[in-house]
Amino acid sequence: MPPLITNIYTADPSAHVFNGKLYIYPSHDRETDIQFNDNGDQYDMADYHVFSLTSLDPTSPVTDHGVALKAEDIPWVSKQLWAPDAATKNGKYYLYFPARDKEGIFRIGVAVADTPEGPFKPEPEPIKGSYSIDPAVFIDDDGAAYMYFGGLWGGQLQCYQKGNNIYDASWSGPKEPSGAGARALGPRVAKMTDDMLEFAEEVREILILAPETGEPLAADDHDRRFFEAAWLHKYNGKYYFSYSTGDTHYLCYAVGDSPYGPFTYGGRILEPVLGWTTHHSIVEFQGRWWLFHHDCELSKGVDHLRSVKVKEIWYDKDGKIVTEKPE
Ligand code: FUB
Repeated sequence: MPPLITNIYTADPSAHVFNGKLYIYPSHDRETDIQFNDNGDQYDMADYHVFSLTSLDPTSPVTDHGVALKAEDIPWVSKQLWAPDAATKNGKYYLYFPARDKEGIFRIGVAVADTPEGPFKPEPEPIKGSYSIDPAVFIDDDGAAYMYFGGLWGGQLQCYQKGNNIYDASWSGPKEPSGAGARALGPRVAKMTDDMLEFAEEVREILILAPETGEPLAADDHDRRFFEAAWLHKYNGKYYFSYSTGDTHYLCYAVGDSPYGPFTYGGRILEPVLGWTTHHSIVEFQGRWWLFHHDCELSKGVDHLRSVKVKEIWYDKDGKIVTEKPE
């Protein structure tokens, strides 16, 4: 499948349907001389573009709405605008994004616009109590909004093992719990306030359970444990939490009965692609379900120069996500 967006490098696509159109909120990758390392320093992005399409027919044009927000306009940010997401409520549009603050700690910020394509005006401070990376905001049928977030290694999630607001610098870098009996660190979730600008409650850890035991996944289970790229969607009344396994390069999903989980591991939705990272979103558009993701084919394998792609997915009769159309 060729890339959907070819005029600039884009990654981490968060797709949403707003007013009948499909909008994509990706990271905007750029060239850099920073050497590749396991802390992700080479992902040195400085702005966001918003894209839209009226159809996913391959001949349908993709509109680049230009720069929607840039790092230099966000007072608290020092660098690295990583994977964003967007949501709408009360007639406003919200762009959520992770970035390093002036102390080098990842926080999550929010910027507000009157239209889906922006431009977005950033709040002067990050969301109170936010940390780590990769926000994904899901609005449930009752109107309650939840933010899912977190990412290991360069994403700093492992630095918060002592508590939500306690950053332990001794865990910074490409580290995570390991060894016999160690439980995988879970992604985080918090309900949002009605104005969508703050957390309405203390951040909670989400459990992802192994189907064969009903116990949380082990830290050493790198083929299945959460690494980064949280996404939440609902299908047939069930909550589907999907994510990347990072160093094993899979996109996986887990299913639960509540937006807070626990979620039981359900399988893979994408095998490793060209490039180290893998990141996605899942959305229903015009009656079909779509997996947006990225790879490095256009840059011929440069890990930090990625391109957004899309493919169709389906569900089988048991609600399992399948990547081939069922008979
Ligand atoms: O794009 C920078 C980081 O790479 C994202 O935040 C991660 O999910 C990974 O895709």
